[in-house]
Amino acid sequence: MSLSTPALRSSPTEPLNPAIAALEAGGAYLFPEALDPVAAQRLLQSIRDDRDFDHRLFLSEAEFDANPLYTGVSPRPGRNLLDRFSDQVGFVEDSPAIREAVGAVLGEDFVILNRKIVCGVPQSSVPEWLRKRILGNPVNNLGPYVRPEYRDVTYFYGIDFHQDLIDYPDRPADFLTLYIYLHKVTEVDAPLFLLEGTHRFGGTIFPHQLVRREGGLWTYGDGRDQEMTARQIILTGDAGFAAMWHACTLHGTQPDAADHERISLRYLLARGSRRAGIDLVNAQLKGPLSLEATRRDLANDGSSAIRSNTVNTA
Ligand SMILES: O=C(O)CCC(=O)C(=O)O
Repeated sequence: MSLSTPALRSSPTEPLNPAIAALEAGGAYLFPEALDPVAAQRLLQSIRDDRDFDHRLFLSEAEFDANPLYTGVSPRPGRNLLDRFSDQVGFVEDSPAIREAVGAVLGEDFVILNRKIVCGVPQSSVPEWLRKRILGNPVNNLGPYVRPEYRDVTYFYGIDFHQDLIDYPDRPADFLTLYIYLHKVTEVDAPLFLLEGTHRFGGTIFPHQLVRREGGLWTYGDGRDQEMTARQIILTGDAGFAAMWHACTLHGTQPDAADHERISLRYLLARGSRRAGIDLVNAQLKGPLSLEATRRDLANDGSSAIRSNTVNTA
């Protein structure tokens, strides 16, 4: 396969690669064509064949309380279900559209920092004791409550607006998130909500200063002296839908309101060794490229110290 050369602008009159232009203007690029839906469906079937995405995923309340553990519960090397299906991810990793766009933004020697399966768990699968305990929390990553053998997938019951920089204190925003739906995702399947253009303030601390306005608009403050109005975009799409966003773009999900799980792939892709589109995008930011501390919602043991959630009011 021949890969196109990253279309960095050599003079101000030369058009930008569309992925770079979209990231620069709005902080996200939605791929115009879905990835191979048949391959997406095949991978989805392999994942579903592996386990039941229902209440059996979870510890009992007594089991959880015997040893509450809030950290070290996410997929990691050696415990990552997607790695078991690495022969089925070619429709993403070898897709010419993905390689061209990501190559333009991050350089052709871009690095996969992380790849995993993400599940939006439907309300009917979350045990009642757990729903009561997590109600109103901003980050409902259910890893702490999931049986250890199933912690090779990330399970969400919604997550408030955040930047993916949140997991990388001290690292510059030199990476993107690539997110792929493996089946049709409608408004009730916990679609991603993105706040357009919010990458422009660079890194800001979670939870973010957001006020909901009429008509899908939000006022976003950077906690320094800037404010912007940002439009909410809801990413619904068919199997194979793909989008990527900047590490400072605010996004989140509401709890899955459907009666079945939402299963997606999430990649973190980092800049390669040479100057690339991300450097043009980052040169336009009006805020820091990295933060020493990215969040102030956690207690010392990693549990949530606050109860507030803005994306659920969207
Ligand atoms: O899949 C979800 O529900 C949330 C995913 C997300 O926001 C993330 O992984 O950063």
